[in-house]
Amino acid sequence: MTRIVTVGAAQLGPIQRSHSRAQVVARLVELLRQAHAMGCDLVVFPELALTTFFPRWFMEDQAAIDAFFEREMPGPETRPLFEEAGRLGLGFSIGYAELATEEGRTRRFNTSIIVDKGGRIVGKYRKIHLPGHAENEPWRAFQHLEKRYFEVGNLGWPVWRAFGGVMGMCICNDRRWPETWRVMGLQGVEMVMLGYNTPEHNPPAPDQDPLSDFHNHLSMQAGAYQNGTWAVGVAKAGLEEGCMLIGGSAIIAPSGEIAAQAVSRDDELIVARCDLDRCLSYKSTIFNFARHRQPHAYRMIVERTGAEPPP
Ligand code: CDV
Repeated sequence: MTRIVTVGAAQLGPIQRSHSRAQVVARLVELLRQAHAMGCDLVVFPELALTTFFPRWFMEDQAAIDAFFEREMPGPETRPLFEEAGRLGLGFSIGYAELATEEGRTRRFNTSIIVDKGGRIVGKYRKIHLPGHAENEPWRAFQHLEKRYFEVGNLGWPVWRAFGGVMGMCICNDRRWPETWRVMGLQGVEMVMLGYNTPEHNPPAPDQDPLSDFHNHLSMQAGAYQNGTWAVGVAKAGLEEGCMLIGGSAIIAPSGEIAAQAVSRDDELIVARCDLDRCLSYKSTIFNFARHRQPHAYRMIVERTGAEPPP
């Protein structure tokens, strides 16, 4: 059995509020066709890939908010994506806003899924690190209201056997947290798929703006290397509703090196032939967890949330 997974990172350019699901899905399908022509097994799309990044607006009308959510996956507007992927024999991962009925109530999550080559959903992840704020903060150039519109994900970071390897997912802000990667690393993950919508401007800390591309790659390259895994990071990029989003989509090897990187802030497919057995060199030596980890010394990581400097 081959351990090569040819992966396409399908970066998206901006999606404006006026763009319909049908228009967006047509763009996704075009990227699937390109991926098929490039010999891909698997295509990774960004976070919230079906609509504009709506948490940038403060909204109170629940119906207007829910218009950005999917009640079923696939639904009538997303089924063409599943059908085309199935026809082409491609797997994919995609992020979307999920409206679910669970525990007798309506729940909303920032979700991503893995779909196998047969069109079956084999994995689901709900974003855990929700950045931003919950109330309107008009001083900002734009809002980041993920804490208002989504619940914290309740599925942890599972991994799944698919595409001949061990696959995991996280979403955008999760990539900045080493805990995200380690939880999947401890399950032997060999490829982490993640999408992001990262504004170039960070209203609470504009001093960090010139470093936004650097911090993106720094986080993903560190996560990949320190856990001996491939990482596929995919942006929604470009000027979306007046807000500039970074690009820099990248496929990163277990060495931490970038194997392929996008050069635009538009719809752009990048491809890498990923040998999952390259994980082994790292997982069996410098990051042989069973041999070198010292969990007794890490208790504070789960016992304490915020930093508490000494008095
Ligand atoms: N969608 C995101 O999670 N964006 C955050 C921004 C707000 C910092 C990110 O970590 O890229």
